[in-house]
Amino acid sequence: MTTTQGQNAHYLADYRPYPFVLTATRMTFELHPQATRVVTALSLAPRDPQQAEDLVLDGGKGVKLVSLTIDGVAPDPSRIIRREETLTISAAALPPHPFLLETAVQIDPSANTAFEGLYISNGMFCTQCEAEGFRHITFYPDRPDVMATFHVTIDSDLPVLLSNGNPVGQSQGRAEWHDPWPKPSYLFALVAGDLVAVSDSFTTRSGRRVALNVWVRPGDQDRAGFAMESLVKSMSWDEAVYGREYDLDVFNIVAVDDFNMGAMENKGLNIFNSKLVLASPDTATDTDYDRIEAVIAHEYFHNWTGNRITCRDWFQLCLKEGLTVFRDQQFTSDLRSAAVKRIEDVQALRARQFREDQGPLAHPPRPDRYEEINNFYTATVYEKGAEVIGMLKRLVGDDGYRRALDLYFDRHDGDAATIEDWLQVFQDATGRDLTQFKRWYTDAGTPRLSLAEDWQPGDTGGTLTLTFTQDNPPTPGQTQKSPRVIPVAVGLIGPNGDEIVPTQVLEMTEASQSFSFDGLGARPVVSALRGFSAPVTLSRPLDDATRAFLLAHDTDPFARWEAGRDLALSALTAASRGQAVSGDYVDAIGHLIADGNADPAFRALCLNLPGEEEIATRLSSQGIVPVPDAIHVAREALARRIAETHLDLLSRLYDDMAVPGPYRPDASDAARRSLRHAVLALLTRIDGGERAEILFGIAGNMTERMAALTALLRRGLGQAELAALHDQFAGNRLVMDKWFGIQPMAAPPAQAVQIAHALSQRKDFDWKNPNRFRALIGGLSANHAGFHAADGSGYDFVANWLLRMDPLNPQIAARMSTAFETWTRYDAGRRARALTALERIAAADGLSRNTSEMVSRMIA
Ligand code: 0A1
Ligand code: ZN
Repeated sequence: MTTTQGQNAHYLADYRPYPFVLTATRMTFELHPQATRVVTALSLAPRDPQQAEDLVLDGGKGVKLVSLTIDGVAPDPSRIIRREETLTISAAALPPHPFLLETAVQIDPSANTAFEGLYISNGMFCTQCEAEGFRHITFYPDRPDVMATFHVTIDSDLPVLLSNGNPVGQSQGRAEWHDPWPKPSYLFALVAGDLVAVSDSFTTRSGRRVALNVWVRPGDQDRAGFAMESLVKSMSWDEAVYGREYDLDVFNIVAVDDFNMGAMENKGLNIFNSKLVLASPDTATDTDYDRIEAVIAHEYFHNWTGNRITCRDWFQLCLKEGLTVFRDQQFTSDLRSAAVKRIEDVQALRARQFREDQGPLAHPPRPDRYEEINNFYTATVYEKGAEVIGMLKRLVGDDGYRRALDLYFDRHDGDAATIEDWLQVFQDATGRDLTQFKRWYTDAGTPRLSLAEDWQPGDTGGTLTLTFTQDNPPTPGQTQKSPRVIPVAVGLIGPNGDEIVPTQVLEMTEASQSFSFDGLGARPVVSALRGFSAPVTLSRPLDDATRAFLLAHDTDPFARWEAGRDLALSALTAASRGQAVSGDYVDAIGHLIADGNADPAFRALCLNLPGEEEIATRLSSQGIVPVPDAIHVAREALARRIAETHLDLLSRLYDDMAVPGPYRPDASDAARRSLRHAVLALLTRIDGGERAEILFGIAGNMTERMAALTALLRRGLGQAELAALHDQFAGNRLVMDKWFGIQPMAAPPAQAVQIAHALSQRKDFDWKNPNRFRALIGGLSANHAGFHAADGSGYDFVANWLLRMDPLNPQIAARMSTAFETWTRYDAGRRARALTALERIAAADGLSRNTSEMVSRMIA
């Protein structure tokens, strides 16, 4: 086995400012699919004129140097050293004063299959520069702390030519753009193609009129309206809630079909994966609409948290990402249901981030070492980064948070900042010492919190003492950990269901700490970790009857949902181990279904059983080896039992939740659909599939179609519906992605690999497109018992495809390799097969740095 771990490591401790100051960048692009010429002029000056240093520019293999001059003169060629990823001009060739460095290079966008730098998607030129894509366009100090104004000229016959900033010139075959806000290269963007815009405008609170455009391919205009509405809402919200105003004359969004990630916040020119822009009722689901609204907001919010204030280096990635995720979560809570949003965010955090934290890929929100930065766009940096900010806000209060943020924008506008800068504004604005709190940024792993209760009755009322103990398990490279600050929100509920002590935030700072409540009339039930006040796992000895009580009475929606979740998980983990299951959960669910006053979206969240992966995670956190097939069988059995026990109630609810009238993607209609479809999933397990077939047949939108199809596929039915969907939407890439994804994902586990394999043989499996690849390979990986098939066929199938993708698009291969990140928790047979697959990947000739780093961390 060969691994390259260590060879390319970058360390936070090695940070040093760039030895040159760059003020202005001027570029001219002569676009040609195979031979684009890029002329770049950099206004540079030595940072310390007394200290002569070599000028090292980043530049990938595909960048061919045509010419180079310093103040108009070509230096002696021996002073220019080209290495594999850099171009160095030796100090001896550089003046001790400001100078102009001009380069001309040639690149081949048509050969760019990694979609990093300048590439072609569907005949359209576009760029992706975060994190280190700009170095595939030209030679440049491609690091976030080097910031310059940009003036960009694009020469091309294509009708629409876009770059960052404001348009300053447009003539036949040429466009000029000027971005007055100094920015790092990762925020550069260029788009050229045959595009049409859906346009609107926004007047900022200071009266600046901003032209807004969502650019799509001709024919897609009628699916861009929702993205535009979301943009306008985001702009108003950021003014109202954070006092942040937009700062250019135009804001452009472009949808592209080949994109490695979701979207990108390039200054004034956001580029989006088309699945996060295009939506119409017959092609997009409620979930798609929600994601579009959230991601449009996320990218827009980056204009302040990311662009105006950027990161000093990539170790600080969570400075912009954690904060921007936190802001987009707040936006969605304000626009839709805060309770539902919180529960969904916690579900996603546990599914992705806790999973990451439990395994070999665990890292802190601010890592101090990486080999390939693209491997660190993770749930830990994004979602845990946001949770950490939520805790800060809880600790300093809403006013303190607002003061700190105002100070942050004031003090750091125009800076490339660090986590230390961020914490300092909180300290300065609130007077709070955050030394211990900082561990949330530097330590990996999910703290385990346990709660013990002691009740002492007394003449003047009883005393309840809560003792919390925290345990911070070791993670790769971090064996010893000190206690963290953990805000634990608790409330007390009396035996009759009334809240007797409203939510209080207990601040834990020690390894073990007690908090007492006295003068209590009777022993209350503790509602703990309300609102999921800290990203920890909480264990407490609670019987099912008390959980059912909390599910019925807790006033905190998260804690209420959590009680139901725990009840479900305790039933499921018992059943998967062949133990008898109590009826508590099934009964409690019955009460909830009957509760017409509860929000339908909340009821849907309670009715959706925990996924198989979540059950496996719960078992493994209890030190039990999960058996995927047993988990699948247990979950199916519980779903059937609920359906059989509550057949009448569920049937009525299914009918009641039908949404009349034309489709609208708003929260209240979507909530009714989500409840109706959760019910359908249960009922389809015991009917012959008739309801789902009928729904599919009469469905007026994609949300209903997909819900019906998923329910049918789970039962091994739905072939006619699959064919119908294909016939109707063969020409629509985004719908076809769903078609490819849903089949391996919802298949009965025993058939999943075979189905994925058959799909992968189809001509329309356009695997070089990241969305299509993710749909199929990610679809199988999401089928827990299918991917973890005991014979290792799931592992082999995914490994083969990763090996095929890696030479073309290393980012996608590396990202999808996380399917294996939990491999160590399974039985010896599965472990051996997973390891064989991983070792086969590690041994591949020419394996990318991306995949190599991921695989070697997983098998370390
Ligand atoms: N900054 C973007 C995400 C993004 C990250 C990396 C990319 O290429 C490697 C592309 C996009 C965001 O947070 O939305
Ligand atoms: Zn982001």
